[in-house]
Amino acid sequence: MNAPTEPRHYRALFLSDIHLGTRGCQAGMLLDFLRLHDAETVYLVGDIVDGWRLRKNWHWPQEHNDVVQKLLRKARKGARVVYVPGNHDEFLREYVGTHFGGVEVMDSCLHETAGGEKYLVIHGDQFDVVVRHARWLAYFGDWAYVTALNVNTVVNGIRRKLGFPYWSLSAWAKLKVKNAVNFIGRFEETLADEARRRGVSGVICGHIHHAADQETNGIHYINTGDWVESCTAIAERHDGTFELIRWADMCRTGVPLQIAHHQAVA
Ligand SMILES: [Mn+2]
Repeated sequence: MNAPTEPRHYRALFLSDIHLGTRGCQAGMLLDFLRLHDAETVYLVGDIVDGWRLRKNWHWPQEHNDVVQKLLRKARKGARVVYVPGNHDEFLREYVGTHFGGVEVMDSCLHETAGGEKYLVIHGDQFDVVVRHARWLAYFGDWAYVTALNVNTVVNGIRRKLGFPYWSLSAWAKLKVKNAVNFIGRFEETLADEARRRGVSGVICGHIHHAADQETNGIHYINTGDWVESCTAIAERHDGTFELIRWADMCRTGVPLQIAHHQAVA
């Protein structure tokens, strides 16, 4: 499927793991996406701003500002914008229950579809045993991940010069590593269990940078993915059905937008 050239309107949009403030953030791709996608409700499902790393090396180019402006503008123009913080922007958890610039901050929330189905919207780190019980390991994993992303940037710089399309090292590595697959499977099951415990039909989360729209143990498990590698989002159409948008893939299949970006970034 090709990327659209006309703006699309949805009932709801779900985005997570944008990691503004880091080099890995694909802000340019996200800006194109936000230009072409609007919704009545926009859920920011955590790790939007990366507070862990903002403390050490600040990386905040104009494009990151533009993403924030674009989201606030959607709120100003009448969209309901809900921010559900994650572990990388947990500093916002202190502001749960408040509003800023028209954005509501909530710890987790329920989304009701056009068809009346209820979905738990939560980042998901609350159910990640590593983040909860071994913070040092989470920080180390974070460092390893960033290193992999940096290698990815270099590899793709070379591939681009040679005329090859974008290729994701860490996405590939994650899928190859058996432990990572087990980790993903466990995470999905835990989140599905939580949705069942709360008596809802599905869950919409992020955190593990692995987009999904599937049934897990009788629960509709949806993961929004991320904007550092795969550039994915979840949208609810006006008829209440969901769509997983793989923006990087859509741009790769013959749309000039992404080419323009990659040249600008290089
Ligand atoms: Mn997270």
